[in-house]
Amino acid sequence: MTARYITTPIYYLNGTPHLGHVYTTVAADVLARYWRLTGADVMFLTGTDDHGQKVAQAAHEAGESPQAYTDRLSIVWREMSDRVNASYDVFIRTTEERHYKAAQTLWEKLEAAGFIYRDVYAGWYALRDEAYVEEADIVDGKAPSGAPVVWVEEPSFFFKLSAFQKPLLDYYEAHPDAIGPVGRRNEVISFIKGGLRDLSISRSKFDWGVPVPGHPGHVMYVWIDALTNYITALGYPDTHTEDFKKFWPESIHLMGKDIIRFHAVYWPALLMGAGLTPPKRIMAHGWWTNRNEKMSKSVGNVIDPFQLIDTYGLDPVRYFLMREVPFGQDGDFSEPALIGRLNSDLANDLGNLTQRVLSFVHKNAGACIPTPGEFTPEDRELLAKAAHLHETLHDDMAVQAFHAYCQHIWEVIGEANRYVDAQKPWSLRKSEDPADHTRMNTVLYVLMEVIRHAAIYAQPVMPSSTGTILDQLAQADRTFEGLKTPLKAGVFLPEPSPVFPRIEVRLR
Ligand code: ME8
Repeated sequence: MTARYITTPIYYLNGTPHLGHVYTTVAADVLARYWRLTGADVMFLTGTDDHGQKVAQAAHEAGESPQAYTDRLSIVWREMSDRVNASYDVFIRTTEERHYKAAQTLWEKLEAAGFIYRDVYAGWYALRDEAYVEEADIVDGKAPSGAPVVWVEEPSFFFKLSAFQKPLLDYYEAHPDAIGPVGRRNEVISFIKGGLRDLSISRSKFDWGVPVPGHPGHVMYVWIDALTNYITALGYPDTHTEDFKKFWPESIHLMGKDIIRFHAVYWPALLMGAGLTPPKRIMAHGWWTNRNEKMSKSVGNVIDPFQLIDTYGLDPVRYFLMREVPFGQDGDFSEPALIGRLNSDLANDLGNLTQRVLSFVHKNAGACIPTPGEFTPEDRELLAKAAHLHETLHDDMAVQAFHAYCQHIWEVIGEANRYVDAQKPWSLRKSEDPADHTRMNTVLYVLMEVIRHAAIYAQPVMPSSTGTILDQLAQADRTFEGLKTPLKAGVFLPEPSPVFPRIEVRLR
């Protein structure tokens, strides 16, 4: 059986969730739901990154101990996942006992293999990014991300990252799909080709982290501990658990492009050093910006996703996030764009089509799925387009092209809208000729078959609204497999009601 392990980054607890975080979580959820519908065995992991200096500082500012603060904030983040209807299987926290064990064992393996040595780190550190910054990369006294830097000088353990330049290049050469999109892959490869410096992997000036085994006074650099979460959740250090055997390395790590280097350089090197296989795919999406500036907790220019959800509904917001911006590219958030998209794609294209067809059937075709007559070439063409979605959508999901996934479904919905206008079932109804009535039934049947396909394929993106459409179509089997069996005629339908209301914008 196909296995898919889908992960979001674990989020820092230095603030509350904004639209950017919701974006990654929703994308991961869409992927998880899609693969489940194909019949694959799926594990979807998300959670929180409880450690590090940034989080300790946030706790301090809140006047709480790091433990109490992270206990409180972690719930807020978990609620975010629930509010966006993320179907996660595991919500992990890096303060869990099992995670300490995993991170410490990984460390011990690396140490035993000779990849860790003790020295002194003297250099720049960007607290906001929890990242070491090279002197050469500092622009106007700041990290390339714009984050302020501070000088850090402390005894530290180092990981021999430099030893992994060739193994990483060989790995990426042999696995061209391991990093997406292609532009990011090229960036990572040229970064590795530029030479890798050993990485400081412990901090000794504060203690909010996983203790370094056997070396009191040191805690792990937060990224080392954080990355390990992906295998903690599978049972590591036990590599013989059912989950580990099934899901490692069948992973798709989703994240924003800000943290691709940690995932595509450090993480595979750490795994290789510990004798484990690198993740199968690392997929980086772009940034949501607000007036062209990256939305960020630390910058404070964030869009509140919950306000949007309260105003427009969860599924419409999920759809907008997935459809509006090609996954991998940046997108500037604007409420008019959101409203435009919801009115055109949801209220007009899918909503109207469904409502028109179902209420017509309710009034004029005995409120049940009509029995079709002979199909015309136009009918066959439209039915074939719906049936062919299967392969197209599979290809889209294989590369996490969520925008294309939606676009392809909506192309067929557009065809169905053109078809209904051309076939005019309302005129056929008025005719005295019984052949026209049969034709009307055929047209309605074809339309309902297309709506069934669209709703079933759109489930990963809008689980609840598509559920309502499928209820109105009286469809119990909502699997992709079920689409291989043609829509059954003669089934009674409940009274329809509109699923996607039009958003009226009041002029101020
Ligand atoms: O980096 N647009 O956590 P984090 C799109 N703890 N996505 C955005 C975004 C934006 N403006 N802002 C944030 C960390 N994100 C580490 C991860 S993983 C082992 C450790 C999303 O709380 C995006 O997915 O800073 C980004 O990668 C993530 O939030 C960063 O979350």
